[in-house]
Amino acid sequence: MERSLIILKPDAVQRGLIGPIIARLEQRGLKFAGLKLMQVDQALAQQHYGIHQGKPFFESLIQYITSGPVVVLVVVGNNVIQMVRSTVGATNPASAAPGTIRGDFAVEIGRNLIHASDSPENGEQEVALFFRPEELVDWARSADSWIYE
Ligand code: D4T
Repeated sequence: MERSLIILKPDAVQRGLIGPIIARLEQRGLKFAGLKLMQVDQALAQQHYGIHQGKPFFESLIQYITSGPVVVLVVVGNNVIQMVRSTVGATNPASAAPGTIRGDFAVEIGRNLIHASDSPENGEQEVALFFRPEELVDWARSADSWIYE
């Protein structure tokens, strides 16, 4: 069982795309274990994007992710890391395939709407960074037998 942290970035919230983006994930059959609106502060932003420290786009990335509220979600299930990444599309929306979230709703890498964990290890770390354990819900979904064989 994998867990993916998804962030609907400030542009997604400001543009009124929370519903349409979550709908894509929900309609695919993905299961949520956590969901909240929050403001990312400097410290959290620098921790989350620490791997990009020193890169030319780092400062603008921090400014972007802290510029307004975000919606964070946890998706749980088998192979969800890869499934969510393929639903989200390429990092640069200019080359993201039509039908993906970035390919349908975004045009520039600096406003690419959504983050999704890129490995099971990072998924676990990022979920722990953004959610307290008691904020996550372990629940049985009645539709599961219609989604998984
Ligand atoms: P995030 O982490 O936002 O989901 O994006 P990705 O996982 O798809 O891509 P990433 O970690 O390589 O990049 C993080 C973040 O930095 C922005 N970025 C990236 C940018 O503004 N300019 C760049 O040249 C790169 C490589 C976009 C996503």
